[in-house]
Amino acid sequence: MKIKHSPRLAIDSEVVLKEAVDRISQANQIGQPARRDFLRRSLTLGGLAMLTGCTLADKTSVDLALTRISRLNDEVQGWLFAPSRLAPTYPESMITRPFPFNAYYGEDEVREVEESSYRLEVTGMVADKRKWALSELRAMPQIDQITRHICVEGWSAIGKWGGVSFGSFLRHVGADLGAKYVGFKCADDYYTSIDMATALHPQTVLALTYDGQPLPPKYGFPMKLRMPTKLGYKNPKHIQAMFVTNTYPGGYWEDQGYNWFGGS
Ligand SMILES: Nc1nc2c(c(=O)[nH]1)N[C@H]1C(S)=C(S)[C@@H](COP(=O)(O)O)O[C@H]1N2
Ligand SMILES: [Mo]
Repeated sequence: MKIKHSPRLAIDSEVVLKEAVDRISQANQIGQPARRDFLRRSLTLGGLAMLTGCTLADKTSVDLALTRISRLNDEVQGWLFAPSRLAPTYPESMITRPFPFNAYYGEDEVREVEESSYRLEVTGMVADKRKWALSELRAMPQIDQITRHICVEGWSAIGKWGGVSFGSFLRHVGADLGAKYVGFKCADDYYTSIDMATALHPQTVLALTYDGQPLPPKYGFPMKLRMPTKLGYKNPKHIQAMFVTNTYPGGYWEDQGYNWFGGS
């Protein structure tokens, strides 16, 4: 049986798609979670339903639709991400002092990780799955950069982080650079994951220092992943383990509705 296309429906879905793409590109110019609210307010319900194939009959299906939009947004951001476009860097004189602390808990609950027993675990799609002592990471070539950290809670600050180029580290451990994700588990209950293109970006640093000193506990000792191309919540502190995978690992805030790609 031949499937008939209704011309009216064809026009409608084109309009809806164009609307969605416009909304997503506008939404990408504003911060999170404002982005999610913006999409919620600006995309018509019909558009949302058609785009996501969800019925929107109740709160659960609306949330499901918004999650699908957010994942579509991840894909759009992934396409738009220019692997070699650099985030702005700043002079020493512009460093924000004191640099703000932020975590899902207060500063009095900062995790203290003990240096002598600490080992970074590297697993998943990598040739060399061994554990790393901090001294071994310090022995690798170090880079540093002064960049702006942008938090979705409405503040930004300029700081200086130094450490190992993450791309060099991934190549060094024989990571499968064609894999989709790198996931991180932290010494607190935080976890997050990033796309491989961002992992390999020249400004993505496995940061061991802040402002020329070993990373203080409040800023993520013994190491954080510093990415000036991503929002604050994508930058894991107190990294305990990392893994290369093709299975979507989500994240602490991402699983509560924050956009996964989280570009800044
Ligand atoms: N392990 C861990 N990493 C984390 C968080 C956290 O709560 N735990 N919070 C994230 C958020 S929302 C921000 S804004 C930054 C804050 O980093 P800072 O303390 O260096 O300013 O860390 C990110 N990484
Ligand atoms: Mo944040």
